[in-house]
Amino acid sequence: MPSHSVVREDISCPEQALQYETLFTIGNGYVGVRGLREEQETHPYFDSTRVHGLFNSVEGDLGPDLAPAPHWLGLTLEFDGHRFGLETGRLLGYERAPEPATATLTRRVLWQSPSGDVVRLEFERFASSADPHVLALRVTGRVLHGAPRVRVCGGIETRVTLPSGFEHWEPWESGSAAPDSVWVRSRTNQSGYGLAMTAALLTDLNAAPAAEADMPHPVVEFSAPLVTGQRFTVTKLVTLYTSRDSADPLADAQAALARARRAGYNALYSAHLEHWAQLWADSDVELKGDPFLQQALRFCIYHVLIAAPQHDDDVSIGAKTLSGAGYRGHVFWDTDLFMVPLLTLTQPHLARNLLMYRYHRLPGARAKARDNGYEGAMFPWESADTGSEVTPKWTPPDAKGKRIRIWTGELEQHVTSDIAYAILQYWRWTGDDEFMRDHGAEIVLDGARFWASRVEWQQETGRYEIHHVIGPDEYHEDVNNNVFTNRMARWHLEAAQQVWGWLSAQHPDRARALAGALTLDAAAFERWQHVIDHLYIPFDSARQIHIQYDDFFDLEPVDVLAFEPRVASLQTVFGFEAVQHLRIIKQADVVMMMALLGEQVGSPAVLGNNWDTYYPVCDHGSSLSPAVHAWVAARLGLIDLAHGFFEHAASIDLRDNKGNARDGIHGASCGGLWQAMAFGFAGLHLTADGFALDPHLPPGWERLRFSVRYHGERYTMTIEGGESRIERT
Ligand code: IFM
Repeated sequence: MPSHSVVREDISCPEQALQYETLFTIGNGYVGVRGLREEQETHPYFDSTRVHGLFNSVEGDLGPDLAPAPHWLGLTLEFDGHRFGLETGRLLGYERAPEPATATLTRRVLWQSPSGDVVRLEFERFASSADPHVLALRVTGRVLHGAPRVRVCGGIETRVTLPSGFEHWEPWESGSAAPDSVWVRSRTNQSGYGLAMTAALLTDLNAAPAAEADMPHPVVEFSAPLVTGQRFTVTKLVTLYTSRDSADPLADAQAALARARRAGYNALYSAHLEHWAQLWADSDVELKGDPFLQQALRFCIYHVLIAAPQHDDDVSIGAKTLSGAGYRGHVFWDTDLFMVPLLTLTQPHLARNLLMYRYHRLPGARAKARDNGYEGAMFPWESADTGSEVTPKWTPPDAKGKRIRIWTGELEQHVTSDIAYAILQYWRWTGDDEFMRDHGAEIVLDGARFWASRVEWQQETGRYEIHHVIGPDEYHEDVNNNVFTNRMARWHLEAAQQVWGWLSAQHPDRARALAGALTLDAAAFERWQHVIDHLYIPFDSARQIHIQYDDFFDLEPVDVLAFEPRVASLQTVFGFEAVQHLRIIKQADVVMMMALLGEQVGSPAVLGNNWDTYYPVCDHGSSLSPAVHAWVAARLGLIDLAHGFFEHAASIDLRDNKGNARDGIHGASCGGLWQAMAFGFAGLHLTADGFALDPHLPPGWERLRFSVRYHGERYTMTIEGGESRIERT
């Protein structure tokens, strides 16, 4: 497998350290580990390791957060009493880069200690994809000059905190089952999730390890003499279980450690590599002609793959994946509409896990609907473990103590249709009727019940409207008739009709059961049809464009392009209040509707008019936006523009062009980049009897090749020299 690496650490810019930590995250769909350095002893908060599902709410905090797991990466190496580090001795050579092809982070260092000894150190770490409970780190050293004594110390740091500073754990217990290993365990202090971690320090040196299981940082240490030319390895094997996956996390972590020791680092790594070779066989994209975009695509696919739960259908991917503290690990529409499609088409079993997460949260969605006076299932804007709405109501106070009310939890309601869209897309591409029968249909139908109860009849106009919402453009709050929300609600009701038609014909027993449970009777179906026929879709027939929401064109116009170039969003430039009165869009809204519904939205002329109206006033204040613009521009044949937006999306984390990569990977942008490639430039689309391509590649893209799965079979698409072909592979 050729190297996929796109980014190498530049240690001359310490202010970028937190960005590199995000970019260098490793993971396996169970745990994500940020790229902290092994010898690092100080850190703003030591939140290297996140495990799916461990949400915890602390009194006084703004809502549940993903509790940080202990920091297991620490490893100090001392040569004749001089501690190895970037600030000590002399750095004669340094290279650190993640390798998406193998989901490994490596670092090569040539270091001279203050007393003149020279050592070459190669670090390698991975979170096993073959056994997600195993994490491994190996240092291979060679003494090039001198004969120092080496002292090695590594353990488990339990003093982990999040940027918010709240403590999420009961006091930790620790112990040691052998001289070369230690363990810790605790439970989250509100939700009660148990976690146990073990660590063993192994070496080929002739050394006697000793464990000191004292809290808060139990360690193993040993020392040994070295001679010039000597090679040595130090391996840290770590295992981790939680009460979400084990009745006795400590016993299981210890058993896993025993297994991992028996297997040894090389065998563990081989199994991990084998798994990744398989993942890439299905998900790789080859883009010849633009090395940066080629590697950015692989980088983005990698970050979605390391976050996607492999064996658990009761957790989902947060907006910042498992790579940072941003958005507290909460799950947004980012998952369903941006990340799931990449998985639906390349790793359908992983997409299914994420959709099942929504299924398991139907009770929460029903409670939200009920509490708001509606029927059916109204999914929360931000979701965690319980399925209830967890959007914080306020921002944290700024330097002057000012807080801003966040309304998305109440008003951003389109997420219910977004989930239904992801389900229909999954069903059509995979043909997974069993999923649709047993799970998907229930979500789609109960979501339709929500919309049928949510719309408001307007006697004067004889139509339904939807008032008091926030659309994807979050700069404008509490608006009426956001076109994305209304149109997707209508799409949802139509999809529910199709699903019901299929279910009652193919699986009448299940249809009967759902009809009873969800009160789906003739009156309900009649109401759905009435809403479909009378739901207002704001449209200006004189100008032949959709209207983003009532009053949108009364907003004060702004020449958005006049503010280029800039990094800050226009919300930052104008202020939170002011931007609400300006005709500036945060992110794709009408354009998002065009991406999802294509020609169903209107004629080519309408699509073109919409584009000309809305893209010039978009701020791309959300990372979700550029990839969607690339996708839609490519479909409209605006290839130069599409290419520019694609570059923008590809750079969001790699070049930190939103200035917040430190908080975690923008998972939606990663998934969006893949969709812009597949549905935009390659023009991949479903047809009545399968799928087809309609490519428009930018000049310079010599070849685009990627695979998708359709109804269980894998097909590889190659677009090259103006030709395209689809082969079953
Ligand atoms: O879901 C997004 C939203 O569309 C824009 N603000 C950030 C959220 C999380 O990424």
